[in-house]
Amino acid sequence: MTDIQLLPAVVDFLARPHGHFIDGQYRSGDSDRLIDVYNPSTGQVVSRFHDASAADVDSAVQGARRAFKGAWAEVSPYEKGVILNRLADLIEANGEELAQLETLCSGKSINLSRGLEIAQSVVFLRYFAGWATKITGQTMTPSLPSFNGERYTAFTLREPVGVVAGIVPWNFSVMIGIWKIASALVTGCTIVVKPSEFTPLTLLRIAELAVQAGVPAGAFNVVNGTGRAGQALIDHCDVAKVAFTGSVPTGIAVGKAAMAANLTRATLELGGKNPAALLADVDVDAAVAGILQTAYVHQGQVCASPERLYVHRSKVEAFTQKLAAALQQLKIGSALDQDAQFGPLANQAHLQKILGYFERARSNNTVVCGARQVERPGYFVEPTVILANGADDPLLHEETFGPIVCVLPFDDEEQLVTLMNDSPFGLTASIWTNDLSKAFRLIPQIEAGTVWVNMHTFLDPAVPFGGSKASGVGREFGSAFIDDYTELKSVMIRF
Ligand code: TXE
Repeated sequence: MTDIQLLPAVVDFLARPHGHFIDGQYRSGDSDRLIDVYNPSTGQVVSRFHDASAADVDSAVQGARRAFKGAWAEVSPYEKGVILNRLADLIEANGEELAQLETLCSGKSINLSRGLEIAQSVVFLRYFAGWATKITGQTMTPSLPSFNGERYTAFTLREPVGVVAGIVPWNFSVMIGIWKIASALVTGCTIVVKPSEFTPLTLLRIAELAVQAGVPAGAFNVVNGTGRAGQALIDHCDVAKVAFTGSVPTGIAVGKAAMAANLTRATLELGGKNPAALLADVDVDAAVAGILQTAYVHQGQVCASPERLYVHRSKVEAFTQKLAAALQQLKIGSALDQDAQFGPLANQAHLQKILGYFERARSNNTVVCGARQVERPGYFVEPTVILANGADDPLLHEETFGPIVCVLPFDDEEQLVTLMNDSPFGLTASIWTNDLSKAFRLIPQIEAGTVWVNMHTFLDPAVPFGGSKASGVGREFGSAFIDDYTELKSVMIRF
């Protein structure tokens, strides 16, 4: 098993001095704080970038503000759609370069970078592009009676909110970035994106492609840095909206900071502790294949992934044994190896966090398989199945964001609903059954932003996505995103 050969374009790009993309130009940045970028498959530094200074953040927001009032406002809705479609074409045409860059920084399997991260970014971008010509207000007849025979009519305008701060995590830096960039641009907003400090490079390259596609200077900017740069963005008086995806604690801090800054509106897509329920009639082989695909993809570093599994007591033994057998067959290897089926965790800090969970599991739980570090350079661990120690087991309540599934048996569906809802979070859930009438009875009782039946983590641009309870505020995709990126202006006319 060997790594693929890097494209010359990727090698050249890595060697560049990296910083930010502001006002249509690549800027190496003037701060003397350099941050290393690591390849999770080796633990080696592959590149570095200049942490954004307050001046860099201000310059990006000023550029975005000018474009919001000027160049982007002058582009017609039709042309906005054409430009976003052109960007999708360019991302597709440069897909291998972008996939390699993303894999190098994130540790995402090259197959997943190509087939999901880049390919789905293109699909989502084209979907959003279609909205450009379809964002409208409403007309209405005012309801109060007239006093002296005068008449009234009213309508609403959907106006872009202004400059958006898009704050993006490391797990799907391109796709989550594109969701925010496309939502902003298609509604007439402009955007400053701050990628995670672990995955700063791919969106910089996409910003260059955006210029080629016809996005005017300043409409789409990238500033790279740590949470400090994110905080400076949120605090900026010209930022009208924050669109954040990341962890729950950071999301709460971001929401509070946005409120305190300027009552700045914030949408928060946070993590969760997502349940999957395998009912008594479940097809065990199909469920094993489905859970294998969804709970362990990208080493479990997916906000929507199932981490707690409630399995009907009659199926626990068969399910856990078959799942463990399938996991032990997975080829663990470098993310740049096309034959590897399971790669590294994304960074050293995350590895340490997951090793902490393994230690707890080894002392308190039955480990069905895994819960060990893989002895090789980089940040590798084994895919893991653990039996919960009762409904209060912390492993059923804390988001690990890793390849760890915790299983608890259940006996009846009333108990199942209580167990599934026993969490402050509510991002996603799934029900695995051959009995659709049972599924339909359960769906309204489950507290989650998305409920899937016989699948999990299937995101479609036409279907709204977001968290209930402490998993977030707001929805992405469908038409739901429009509410969050536009302000509704009411107009009343007397005649
Ligand atoms: O996330 P953070 P991190 C979870 C996962 C992981 C943990 C930590 O459990 O182990 O979060 O990962 C920026 N103001 N998820 O540290 O801190 C930060 O620079 C403004 C779940 O990467 O949430 C990055 O760009 N911005 C998640 C982004 O916020 C701030 C995906 C996310 O960082 C900031 C990734 C601040 N004060 C990790 N502090 C999901 N739900 O998909 C940090 N940032």
